[in-house]
Amino acid sequence: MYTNNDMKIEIIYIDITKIGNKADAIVNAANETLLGGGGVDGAIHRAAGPKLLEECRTLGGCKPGEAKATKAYNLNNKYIIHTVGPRYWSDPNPEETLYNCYINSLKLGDSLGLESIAFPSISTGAFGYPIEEAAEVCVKALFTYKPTHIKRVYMCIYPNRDNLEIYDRTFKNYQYKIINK
Ligand code: AR6
Repeated sequence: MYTNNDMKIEIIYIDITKIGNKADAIVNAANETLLGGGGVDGAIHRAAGPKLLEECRTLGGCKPGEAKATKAYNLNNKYIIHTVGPRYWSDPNPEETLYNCYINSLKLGDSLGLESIAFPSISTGAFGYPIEEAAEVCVKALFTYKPTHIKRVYMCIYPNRDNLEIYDRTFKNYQYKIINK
């Protein structure tokens, strides 16, 4: 468990669609169309059901780094926050885009009055972001953010256990550096 301001951050090994109502919102690592895909996006659409796609069709897509919310339908959360990560090899500034994904998702969660939010490891599957670098960007974003309502963040790392260890080590090192600054 890690702490930033009033926000407690937990890194857990879980399929994000299984986290249930302890997360008010789950974040989807989507693409610009917001019309579904593979990986975590596919899993979320399967679990939420076809009404999710219907609502997504009304949103007009989403730019990399931005975030949009929908209802969660068959899932036991209040909302799904869809964000679009950078494609590591073609985004002009993948670090900034990935950072914005985390910050804009948190801002949107706060504006909806949410207390808890669950993230997957954005961009580290189909979009090819190296896991160590992605974990560094993630920890910077989560430790910089000043929440208004959010009290808990879950980083749902799945299905690769090595990735869990990498996130955990990165967060530990970052917190250690802050404390000993
Ligand atoms: N729960 C948590 N994490 C998961 C799950 C799950 N159920 N399934 C996969 N992961 P990816 P991206 C991990 O490819 O790189 C889609 O087609 C996975 O192991 O889902 O942002 C979209 O439509 C990896 O570490 O997202 C886009 O086109 C991480 O989630 C594109 O992929 C992200 O992998 C987005 O690519």
